[in-house]
Amino acid sequence: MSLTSVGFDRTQLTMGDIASHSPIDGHLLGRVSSTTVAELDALLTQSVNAFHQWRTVPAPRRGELVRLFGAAVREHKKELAELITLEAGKINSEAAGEVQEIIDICDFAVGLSRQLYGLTITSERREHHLLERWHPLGPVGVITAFNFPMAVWAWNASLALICGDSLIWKPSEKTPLTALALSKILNNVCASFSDAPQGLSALIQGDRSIGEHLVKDPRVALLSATGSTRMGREVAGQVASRFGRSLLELGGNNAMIVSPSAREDLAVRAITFAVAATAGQRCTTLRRLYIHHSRYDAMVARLKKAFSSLRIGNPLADDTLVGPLIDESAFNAMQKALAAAKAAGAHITYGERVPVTHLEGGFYARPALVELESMVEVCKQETFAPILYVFRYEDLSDAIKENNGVAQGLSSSLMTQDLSESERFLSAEGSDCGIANINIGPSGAEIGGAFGGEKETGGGREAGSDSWKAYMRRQTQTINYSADLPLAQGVKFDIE
Ligand code: UN1
Repeated sequence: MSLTSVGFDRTQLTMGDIASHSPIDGHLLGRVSSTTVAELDALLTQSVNAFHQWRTVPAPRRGELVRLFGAAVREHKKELAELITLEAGKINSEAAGEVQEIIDICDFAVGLSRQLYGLTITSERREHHLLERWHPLGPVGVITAFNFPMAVWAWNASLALICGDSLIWKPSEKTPLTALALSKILNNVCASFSDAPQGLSALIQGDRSIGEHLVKDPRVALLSATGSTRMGREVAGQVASRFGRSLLELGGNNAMIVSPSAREDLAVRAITFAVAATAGQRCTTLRRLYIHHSRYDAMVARLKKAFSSLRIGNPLADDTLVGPLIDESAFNAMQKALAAAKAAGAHITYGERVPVTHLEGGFYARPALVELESMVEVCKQETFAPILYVFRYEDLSDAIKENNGVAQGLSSSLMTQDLSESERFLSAEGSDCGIANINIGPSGAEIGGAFGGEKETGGGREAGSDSWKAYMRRQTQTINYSADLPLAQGVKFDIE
């Protein structure tokens, strides 16, 4: 089964102002056209109409649509993964993992479609009862980044659909084709699903200007955005000014602490994966490492060895572990950050461009290990590239303070065999991040938990647990089945 069976054939995508280039070697993969403001306006009108119908379809039936979508994604797993590799540069196994996340979240959403539970609450009044019910919210705008060009939309889409909402997706202009292919799969499933209204799921393409129209439009009830903190700050302000809702998943600056009792093999593997996976372009990528001074020299030596042996090259080849950065500007940003660290006194190992035969148009880099005495300005920013800043620490409470000492608050981890250290890290005075792990790295979260972070990461939660509540509106209902009208708080108001 190929993607042409769902109406996606990138060899036919030869027209349009947005060019998609493969980060593997820079070759042109295809072209699509930017959505115009007038087209977006029409799509939003359709989306509102679709929402009005979809919200009346019973939730388990809505779940059936998501089940069929998940089944179609299963059928096309290999081709979708290959497209992710071509357009985002991920190695095969990570690309397949991303498609697996779509399948997993669909399964999760199907089950959830029978569990959109509200509460019953005891009333203070005789013969009254209180309920809390969850109703569909409205059209959901989803803005996604290039680094998870399918899964992050699917986290949003699967939950929004079972919650009774319609969808408008604005993918990164760096990954328009993955978005097109995945949307086609959903639209095909919708076309043969009698209860799915026209326009239930729409795709718009373009740069930030079309994104801004989406963000500002009051018809978009929830705007879910993944990207930089700078982008999120603008989105948050604009959505708040129209009293819309936003769900933000912004920058991370994730740390790991390696304590005296850490298992060395496990730590080296966890660190190397968390730095190098997706070529350092995950929001959960490990960026800062705090090693107990007693373990520092041995650990750093092992990490240098591990980084030097990483197979960097064509992500389509089975034995490659690190693919290319998304483009030249990502490579330049990496070099700029390394230069700033050097100027601040860092000792840098690796980080250079790696030439790959026949793939001269791609930007491949060996992950950099940057040793510093203490945090300098550049370590406080998220540079979307494989750079690991490494520090020594003496006392766990100092390391936790450092872990928390940046503006971002997505993910964190501690490698330890010491229960009291682990409990301290996970306690109220421990990590201040949305995700805190013990004996695994900060990246590679499962979909079952709520995903997201605090502070400048934006505070949103997507995927598992009760993240679905963001896609619905809560209604408190009070029902009086008595013949009287007692007032709450014992208020008396007797009229003649
Ligand atoms: C992202 O980088 O935007 O936890 C999402 C992880 C992946 C998702 C990352 N499951 O690393």
